[in-house]
Amino acid sequence: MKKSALQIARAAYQPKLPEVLKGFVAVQEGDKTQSAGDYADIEKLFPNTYGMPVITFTKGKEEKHEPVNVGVILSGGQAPGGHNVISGIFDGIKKLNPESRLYGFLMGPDGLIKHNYMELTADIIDEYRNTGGFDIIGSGRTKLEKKEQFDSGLIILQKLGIKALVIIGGDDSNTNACVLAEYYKSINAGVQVIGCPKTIDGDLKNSMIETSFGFDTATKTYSEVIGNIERDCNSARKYWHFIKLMGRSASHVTLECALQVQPNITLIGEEVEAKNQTLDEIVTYIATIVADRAARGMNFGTVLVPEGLIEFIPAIKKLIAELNDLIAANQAEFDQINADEKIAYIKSHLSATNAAIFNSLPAGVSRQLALERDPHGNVQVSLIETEQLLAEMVATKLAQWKKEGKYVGKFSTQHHFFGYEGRCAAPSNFDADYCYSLGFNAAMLIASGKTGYMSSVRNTTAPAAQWIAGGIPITAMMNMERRNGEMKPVIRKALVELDGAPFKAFCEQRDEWAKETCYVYPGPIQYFGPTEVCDQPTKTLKYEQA
Ligand code: FBP
Repeated sequence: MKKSALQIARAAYQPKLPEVLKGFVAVQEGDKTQSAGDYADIEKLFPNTYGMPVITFTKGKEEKHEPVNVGVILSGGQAPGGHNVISGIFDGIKKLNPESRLYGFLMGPDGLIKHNYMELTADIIDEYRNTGGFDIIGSGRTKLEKKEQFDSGLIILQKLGIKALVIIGGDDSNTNACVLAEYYKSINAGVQVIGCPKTIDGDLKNSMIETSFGFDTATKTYSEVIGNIERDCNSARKYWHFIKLMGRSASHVTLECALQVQPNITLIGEEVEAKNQTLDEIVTYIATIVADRAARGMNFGTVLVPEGLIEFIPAIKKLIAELNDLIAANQAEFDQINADEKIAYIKSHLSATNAAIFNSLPAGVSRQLALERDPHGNVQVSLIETEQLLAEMVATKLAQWKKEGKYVGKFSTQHHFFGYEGRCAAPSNFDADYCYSLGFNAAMLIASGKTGYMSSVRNTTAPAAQWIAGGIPITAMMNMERRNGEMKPVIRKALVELDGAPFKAFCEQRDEWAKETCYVYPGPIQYFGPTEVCDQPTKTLKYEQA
């Protein structure tokens, strides 16, 4: 495989580990945990893995370990650093015993169910150290949730002598990891299941999981490009750039990029919901800023739009909830009819209020909301062109204001969507170190006999040597939520907190950013050089941990 100069130089990078993981570890157990909500329901559903303590690793004595065979799955959307989690697991289990072996299941959970796998040997692992992407074994979105799938997986795990499975995924995949851990424990299958927190969206976090991996690199990559656009925008002074950023539900990616590049307008989905805003109010908000800048001779600007915005608009959120229940309740009938009939079917079955909202949306948007779901039941917001929709609606409003003499200016737009550009970027130093540590730590959780735990590395704004390593029971992050018409145990998604430090810092500055031109140009991720350039964590993490 031909390699770039950076790839060659980067292959030699030795990711940093927390001091405690460099030697032998001992397990320190904290207090028993309870779930994030709905305690009785979660305890009933997870009798074998509920209430376990938080684990912290401390310095231990040298111990002899038997070889252990471990399986690994990459699940869901790509996130920078996945290869380092795998190399961390590999180095961790080899340190325990050089005879240990690592197997990768191919193309996500499907590989486990359908018995597609490969052994990950040292030469393969070395090819992928510190690289972006999930291409070492591929990823997939199959939902691992049925007993038949678990039983089928167990056949291949037993055949390969695999004693532990590491599932690297987001909130949905880690929820499934926990269900699998519970099932294997309940039947004494002898297979431990450990989760690792992955997602560029940044919405898998809590007091013990400070950030999901990939968020750092992805937001730095987007911020670089947005900064470049801002500089172009400020040079030509003739366009308003509408930039949609990934983040299926939460607006963490958009907020982090805003803190890095100081755009003129930033929409935060969680705020839209809290303020009970309508689409028209959002459009008016943008148009007002555009008109104010135009009045001062500035017919240019940048607008950041979170991918999940549409689902936060309360009226649309209610519509989606009814759509989900409607489709789930009539799934068999719904599957039989073609796409156009489905739209007609939906229109005739929705309540009057939601039918009116459904009919008022542009055809492309209503179609997306009605028809396309990923295997976890999520609306595929990356396919909805919200940035274009908003730009068109703002243009219509400004044209109206022009007629009324309330606006003088020119409104020309450009649209961008940044998501896939950042998901496979070469991991920043932070993600390279964090991911390697998460993987190495997962190996220690396996050696300690744990199951149903998520690998946890904390204190991440300090130098890596001071990071705290351990595990958090996945049930401690769960509550009950309605999914596809049924109440299900799921990991609670971390949304942007409106009373949190990152959002507050943004609020204090946004009016000035709207009025003036305060752009900041972060430039590309740097892998070699001074620590203040190469090793900075995200602004979100800094504000949260300050
Ligand atoms: P995960 O939650 O699996 O990490 O994926 C997140 C994400 O990148 C979202 O930001 C985006 O909406 C979605 O994946 C796109 O999915 P796909 O890769 O299937 O197009």
